[in-house]
Amino acid sequence: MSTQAFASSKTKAEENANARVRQFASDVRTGLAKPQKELHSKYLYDELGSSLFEAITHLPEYGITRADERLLRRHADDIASLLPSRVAVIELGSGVGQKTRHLLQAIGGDALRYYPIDVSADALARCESDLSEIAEVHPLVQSYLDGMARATAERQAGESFLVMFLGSTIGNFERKCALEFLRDLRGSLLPGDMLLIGADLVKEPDRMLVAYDDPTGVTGAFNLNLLGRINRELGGDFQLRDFEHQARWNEQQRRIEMHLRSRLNQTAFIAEADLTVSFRTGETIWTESSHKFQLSELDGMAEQAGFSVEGQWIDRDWPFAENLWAVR
Ligand code: AVJ
Repeated sequence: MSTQAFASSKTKAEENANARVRQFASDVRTGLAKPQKELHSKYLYDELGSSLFEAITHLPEYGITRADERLLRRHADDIASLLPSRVAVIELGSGVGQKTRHLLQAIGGDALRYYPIDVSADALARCESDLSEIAEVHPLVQSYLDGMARATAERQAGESFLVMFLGSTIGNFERKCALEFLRDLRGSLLPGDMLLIGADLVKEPDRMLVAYDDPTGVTGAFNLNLLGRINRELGGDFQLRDFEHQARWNEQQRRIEMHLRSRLNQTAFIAEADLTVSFRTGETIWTESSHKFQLSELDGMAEQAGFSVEGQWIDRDWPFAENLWAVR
């Protein structure tokens, strides 16, 4: 490669990084200008945020990840038997890909291609080293839909895709947006392709609340890190100790909401967003929603997004549903 080509490709990467910072700054400006201040939950996942989420999955109070993994372990052969004979696997938000191991093993074959998509390069590096004995791992550090486009471009003749969307990440979308997202996903697939999607079910409010407000404080750290990230990446001066983590059960919307509550009247400045923002005591920034599902609504979602239901497995200890849908 010539020096010039190298120089220009480096500039490209820098441009991309700049564009991401500008997008983040603009989203922060918009979100903090709303009457109910809000920040998009995707920004919780920088490298530190992804590590803190990984720690959350080990908390005794947070049953989602273990329920998901139990279902995939117990029913791996059953699920694999319902898949097309020639299949490549794509996973949206794989993290380290630990839950996926069982199913990849059950699918088997000698050249099984696995495309984990995640925003965390560290998580994907671990994913690749952990799973490379079971599958040919092609990590994609990208957004879900960009990653989907990259992976599906490599479809081979006569091959189908299994897309995995585990852990109830679908619950982060407002219900209307979830449906739109599933339709977009459907649009990037072909008949015969399948979707394995995990959904956390409505359960007793106390059980849901403590899962998002653990006494160890890990979820609080995960939430507060969003302000830390704004300080680091956008030159903010948030005093993290002057905010506290809060989890709420919104009964009407059937979702857990995470907020950051201001402990006092205060002002923060965010240099890259050229923004000064004031908080009253008790005022909150809404940082995440985790919608919880009723069994009856899941099949309707499949139907409305253009899928047919091929299988469903439910965990008894932590009500959670694994759903296998096929593209119609
Ligand atoms: C990874 C989006 C499924 O909503 O339960 C965990 C993220 N937030 N604790 C969830 C999360 C607070 C998690 N998802």
